[in-house]
Amino acid sequence: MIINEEEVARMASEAGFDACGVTETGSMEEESAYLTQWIERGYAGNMGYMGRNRELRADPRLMMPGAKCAIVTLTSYYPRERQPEGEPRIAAYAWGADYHYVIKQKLHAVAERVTAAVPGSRYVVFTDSAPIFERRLAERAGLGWIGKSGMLIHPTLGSYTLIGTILTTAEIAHRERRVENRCGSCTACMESCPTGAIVAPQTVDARRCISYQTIENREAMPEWMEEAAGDRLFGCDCCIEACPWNRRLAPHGHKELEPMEGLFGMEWEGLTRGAFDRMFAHSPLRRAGYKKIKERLAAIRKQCT
Ligand code: B12
Ligand code: SF4
Ligand code: SF4
Repeated sequence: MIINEEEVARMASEAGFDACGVTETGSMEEESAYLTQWIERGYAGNMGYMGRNRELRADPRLMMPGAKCAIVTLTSYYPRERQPEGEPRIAAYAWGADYHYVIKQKLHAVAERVTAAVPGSRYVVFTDSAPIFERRLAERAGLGWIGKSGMLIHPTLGSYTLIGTILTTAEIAHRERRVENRCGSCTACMESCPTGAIVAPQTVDARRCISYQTIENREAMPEWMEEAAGDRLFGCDCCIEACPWNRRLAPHGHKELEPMEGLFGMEWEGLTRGAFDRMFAHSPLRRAGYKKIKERLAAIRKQCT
């Protein structure tokens, strides 16, 4: 049995995805070679996991023996409001429930329907959780182009999107298509980056990236970055906000990704571990952890006094 990409797109839309594309699960040797260089230059900082499972990165089919197609989905998180001025700033993707959980549930819903349509087929789902080049896979699935910021940019959803992937052994009739790169001579993201982290088009030195420093890095932020990081508590949206392809977007419609109750206007001063655990149990902020959030709050307070 074979299904076609239109049927899969309908399933994805019914599950709540904003866009969906299909591509073959081919080799990613070129990306893998680029990653090797990226790590050798030290751009991965201390994200040791970026260097692991290289063979899987170079060929996603090894993660799912017999995989024929990747179904790639986009979920918009373009917000309808802005975070009130004067509050420790949180990247918009992290205002609501943890997207890993939200997106995975929807991916399973789509994958189950594909499996029902192609009996005997198997699947695995990922979002930010596997050693695959999600942005490159999304590009191959015709969902947009990789901007100079490194972000996948969809022509109408912009780059306020999160990527989810299903690898399946089901055969899906589809046409391989690409969206041409529409960055042109624009360099707004590179100029807007407060720390010069976009060291070349499509190349981010994570060590200089505020997102890495406020979420991933288990060590202290280098002193020279403190001022540039300003009031950013968790993540950074600067290069996304600067992008002309993110103007006049329609706000997302995912209630799970709406700002969690009490987040805006929250009393950060005196945040206890218990209160953090309760408030952020299902939030991306959990990834940074209580200690890092407290350290960042102290640094922001110091700057503002
Ligand atoms: C590690 C990681 C980070 C690191 C490193 C970022 C980076 N640019 O690599 C840090 C912590 C800094 C980070 C930050 C952010 N991240 Co992040 N991150 C990842 C993760 C887990 C792996 C990315 C990776 O492999 N990086 C290594 C580099 C080498 O690969 P890459 O950036 O994916 O792809 C590049 C290469 O393939 C390169 N390339 C390949 N071949 C060649 C050849 C040449 C010649 C050149 C020039 C380039 C090139 O071009 C691609 C585009 O940059 C992915 C999930 C995943 N599994 O893919 C999410 C992911 C990329 N992150 C995401 C998001 C949302 C963010 C933030 C916006 C969060 C925030 N608001 O704070 C920022 C954006 C920063 C930025 N401008 O990239 C989304 C991006 C969605 C989208 N629409 O693009 C992803 C896909 C997660 C998801 N499932 O949605 N992230
Ligand atoms: S997320 Fe912020 S620090 Fe990182 S590359 Fe974009 S603008 Fe620069
Ligand atoms: S800001 Fe300009 S250069 Fe950067 S990703 Fe957007 S369109 Fe491309």
